[in-house]
Amino acid sequence: MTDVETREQETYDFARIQEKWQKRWEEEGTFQVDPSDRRPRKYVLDMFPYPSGDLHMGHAEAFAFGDIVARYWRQQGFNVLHPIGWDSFGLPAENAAIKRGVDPREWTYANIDQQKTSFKRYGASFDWTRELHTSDPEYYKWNQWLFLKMYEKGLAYRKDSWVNWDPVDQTVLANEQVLPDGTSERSGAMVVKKKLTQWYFKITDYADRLLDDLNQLEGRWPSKVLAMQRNWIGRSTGADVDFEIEGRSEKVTVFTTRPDTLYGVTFMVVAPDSDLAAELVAGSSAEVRMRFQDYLEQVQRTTEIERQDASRPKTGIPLDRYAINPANGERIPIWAADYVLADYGHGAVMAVPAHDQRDLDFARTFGLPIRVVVDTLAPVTGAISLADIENGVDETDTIDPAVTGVALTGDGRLVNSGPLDGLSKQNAIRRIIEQLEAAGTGRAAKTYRLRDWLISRQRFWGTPIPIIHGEDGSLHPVPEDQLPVVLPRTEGLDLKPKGQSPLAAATDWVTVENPVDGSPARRDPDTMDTFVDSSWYFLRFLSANDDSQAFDPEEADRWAPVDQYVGGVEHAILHLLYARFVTKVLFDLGYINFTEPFSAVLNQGMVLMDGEKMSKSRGNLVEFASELTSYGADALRLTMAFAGPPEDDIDWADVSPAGASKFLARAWRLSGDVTSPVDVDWKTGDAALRRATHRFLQDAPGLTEAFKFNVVVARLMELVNTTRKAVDSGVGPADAAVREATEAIALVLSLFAPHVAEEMWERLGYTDSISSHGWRKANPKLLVESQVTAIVQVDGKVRDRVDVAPTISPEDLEALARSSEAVKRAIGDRQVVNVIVRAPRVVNIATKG
Ligand code: ANZ
Repeated sequence: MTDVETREQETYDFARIQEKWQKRWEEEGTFQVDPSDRRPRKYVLDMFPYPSGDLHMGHAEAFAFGDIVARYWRQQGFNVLHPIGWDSFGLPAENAAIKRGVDPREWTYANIDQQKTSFKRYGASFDWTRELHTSDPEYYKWNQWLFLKMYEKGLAYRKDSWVNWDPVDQTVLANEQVLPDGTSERSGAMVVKKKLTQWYFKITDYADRLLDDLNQLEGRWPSKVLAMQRNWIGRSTGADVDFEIEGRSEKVTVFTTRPDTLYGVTFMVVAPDSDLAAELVAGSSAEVRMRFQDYLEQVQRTTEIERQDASRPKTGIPLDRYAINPANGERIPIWAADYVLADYGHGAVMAVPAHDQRDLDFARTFGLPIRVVVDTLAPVTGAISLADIENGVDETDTIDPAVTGVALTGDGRLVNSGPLDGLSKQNAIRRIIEQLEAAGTGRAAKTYRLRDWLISRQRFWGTPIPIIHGEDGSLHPVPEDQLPVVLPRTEGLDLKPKGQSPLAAATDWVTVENPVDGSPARRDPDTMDTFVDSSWYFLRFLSANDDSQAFDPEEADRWAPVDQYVGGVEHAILHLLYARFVTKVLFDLGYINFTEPFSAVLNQGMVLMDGEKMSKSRGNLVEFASELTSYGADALRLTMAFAGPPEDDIDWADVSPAGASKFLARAWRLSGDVTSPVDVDWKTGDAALRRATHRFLQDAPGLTEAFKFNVVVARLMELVNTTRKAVDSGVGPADAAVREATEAIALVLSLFAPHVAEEMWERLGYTDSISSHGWRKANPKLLVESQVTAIVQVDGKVRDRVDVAPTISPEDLEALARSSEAVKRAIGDRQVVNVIVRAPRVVNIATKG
């Protein structure tokens, strides 16, 4: 370390500066939104934290980015809302409470306090007056209100069906909470299927809108998130086709994306775990019923993931029942097989083995007929399809799928299909749908991968479902004026998971009067999925202290939708999808006038250590609180911003908060060196430094809006160096350009290191907070390299003027001066005894002789 660096480190006292400004912001309510402020608004929101202990480095990163955006818009003259709250219901609190034998409230609110303290130490620019906790009755009352609104509209309903059951946490899970490997997102346990009556939200009614409206978000949401949402909703278009069943009055409907292949159907397959299979088998022989029962038990031990694995050998059993093909009257056998899923389409398929690989594998396993109905060798386009080529088929091969085992999925002309013969695939699809519709045996249809949202949870720490069950099984909404239904205290309650909600055992709580006739009744003992809480919280921030309504529609009109949402990509599907759904519901109910909650989304990457996820068990955990103590909030935030593009992961082993701190000390010291007054005339400033400053001012807004925070920080570092050089060289600390540069540095730095920026601003002679001070506009005239005129004197007399760049070095200027013909003439044959160069303006040559 050089002497200068030592001195800088000694005097830059980040802890003192941090404390001073945090206190001032709090006292002056600097980030509190003024409702009467008429300036244009911006709503900047970070995904609110779950209070599982103190904040961690991931929070430090995400909230640094959110704060950069909020501070940026504030400095651009917007009235910015940047609130904070806690997503404070949920299982971790409950599990911790069980382990320690305390009320989940204690654990939750102690953690909230701790996180809150850390946020304040981090200098986050929140409007604390709008703080909310979803576990407060003042908040969850409105979850119950929302539930009742949805119930009135038929969007909340109960049904009996196979659900995902987490055997460790002893609760059901939404499809979204089951990981691709079939384990629970929460407990890691292998999820099993259980038949239960549960509450659902009818998100499938909104499938088309949820899909189509994604187009509006193109370019403003990460494309990866858009793709994940599209995929999750998974719309398929095709037709529903009704098949008559021998000996049964009701028809069976199947969904198909390839109605053109109807003449190639050689059997039908139903999902063994569907109601349909049970009904069909009920009409079969005792032997078939027994074999079916065995098969069903085997299937129930199989995960959904395994069932969808195309490479798994096919299993199934014939049901000894027959269906009639509506197109050609053919009689086809019905099988049950687990590759058909009960809850997709109608839980039954028309099998076309020649053109569907799963059906072909099945047909070949069980010796069922295979009939080609699309001649992919008489193609419409004159070539075999790409899919065929990928499957290893070329025109010289035999392409009989019964021989090759490869289904023909490409385009071609229809054959063996009666009136469809000769048509292309697309035309055949159109024609057959027309024919089915005319005959009343089918229709155009769409199917979605998206399932209704299962919201019941058999756990304590959540929002009670505001429904009362009459003794006769009738359902009664809790009257709105009796909301909230408040959770009971936990004394005397056993919270341990046991397959039904612990609330069922809270006798006093659960026993109520039937609101209709006063007869004995029971509260619904289940609580809501906590994703309900977070599906609308961004609206609650707008009226966080209003106990007369969930949110004020006028405030929603003013502030929403959220202009910039910041959070982790782990919420790409669940939370964002549910919030989008609830927003559309509230729109339909007339409470809001927009249909998408988040106009723009930024996903931050993860903070890793040595290439791995940080965790206590790995022993590579970096504690946010201790980093904060060692380096201070400003250095940590700056480190996050400087590490790389915000979407990329940050490896904490590769970054240097100590380096960031050193840089901040250098910047801070500049502000102490400036000696010109606040009202100095910029125009008198050094041209080269001014140009550097204005180039920086020119680029900084665009870079910030494009989230290129790391580039902005790099440019800041450059400008600090340039300014330091100017101060220490001929330009000097009194030059107006030094003040101009230092002010620009402080203003932009306040996005990343707000405390030191405030301190610099004060040292520069200002009394207002830098946080709302506008950035200076770049002056286009100053951006181009200008020329200055240097005068060359010989023995006190001006002999020449030369135009030079303001950045010219003294050596170059002297050489240029000496090469001038006029100067050479003036010197003549005299001897040069002294040359004084003051680049870029003056060269004094003294001679004798
Ligand atoms: C006949 C057919 C012929 C089909 C053909 C495909 C190709 P996507 O695109 O994923 O929506 N199917 C329908 N319901 C099913 C269920 N419950 N479980 C498993 N498979 C099911 O898939 C739609 C296709 O998947 C449907 O079109 C049906 O098979 C099958 F050459 O019908 B197809």
